[in-house]
Amino acid sequence: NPDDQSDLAVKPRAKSQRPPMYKVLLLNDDFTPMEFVVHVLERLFHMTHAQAIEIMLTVHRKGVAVVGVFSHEVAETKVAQVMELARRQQHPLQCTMEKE
Ligand code: TYC
Repeated sequence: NPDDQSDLAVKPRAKSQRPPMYKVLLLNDDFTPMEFVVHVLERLFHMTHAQAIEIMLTVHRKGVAVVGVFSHEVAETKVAQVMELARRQQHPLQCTMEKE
């Protein structure tokens, strides 16, 4: 905008300070017990039992579901915690993150 002294006055929202957010995704597999997935969702994602069952069944039917949206640091921690719980119980459950 040639009339403006500052680009900030033109599009104040164009370069906001908001950090990118990351979706944490849970992936389906044929072996991880449903009750283990429900437990993980209750324990690490603070879902009620009913919510956890609903999301688990969505993953089971569709192959993947978003279980939460977090800052990069929190998303990384959640993924690591899910993977560690699954590893300890020798379940092949996979959890990943992707930029929103
Ligand atoms: N498909 C698994 C079964 O039938 C259950 C399951 C649900 C596994 C969600 C992983 O992220 C998952 N036991």
